[in-house]
Amino acid sequence: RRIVLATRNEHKVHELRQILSAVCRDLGLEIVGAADFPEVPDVPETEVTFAGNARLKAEALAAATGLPALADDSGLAVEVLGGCPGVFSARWSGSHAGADARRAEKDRANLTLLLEQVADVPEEHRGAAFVCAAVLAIPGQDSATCEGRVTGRLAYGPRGTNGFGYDPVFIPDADPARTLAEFSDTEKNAISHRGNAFRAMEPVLRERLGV
Ligand code: ITT
Repeated sequence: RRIVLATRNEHKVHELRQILSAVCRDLGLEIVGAADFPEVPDVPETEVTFAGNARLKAEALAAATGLPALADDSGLAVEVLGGCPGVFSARWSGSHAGADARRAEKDRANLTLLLEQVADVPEEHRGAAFVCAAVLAIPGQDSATCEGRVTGRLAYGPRGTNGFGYDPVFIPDADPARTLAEFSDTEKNAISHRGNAFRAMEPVLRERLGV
């Protein structure tokens, strides 16, 4: 049986394959990416919440493919910016990256702009949180939503080469010596917003897709 991830972000697909590996093995589910359905157009992310946008993405792909679909909408909420970039994280420095080829470039532009905006903010006011909404949509059923977060602070400059997006400037409270881009994949998934949201989704997957 297949379950489709409603994302064009290869980094999310990579992390979710690991986070969901046990539940997928137990339920006999094969994860496929939205890239396997090029005929299905992207939905515009018009909602103002992570959960709202994740729901748009999951329900559109479930309806188009007839398969159970999981979506992730996520971003970085910075205290001193009143929660921004938030749902605008992927398009903070301008239009959305879209295809993966331009994603790294776009991630760098977003991160550079954010660092400029908080350049003069002192240590004690650099609090931030990564937030993730996970939505499971199954054709003919009500969608299920789970959220996860990880709290931390913004660094003054980028450090590390793992992960993606704002990872090089996010120092999680769990380990103030490193940015998330200095964590291994396994270490990041163990504490991340995405790990927390999709681990909360596990019992729902077992209940709804168990045989
Ligand atoms: P899809 O909509 O196709 O899933 P996307 O990357 O556009 O891909 P979002 O709209 O949810 O996804 O935007 C998420 C952005 O938030 C992402 O591009 C990063 O800039 C940031 N972000 C989310 N999770 C992150 C993480 O684990 N590490 C670093 N940055 C992250």
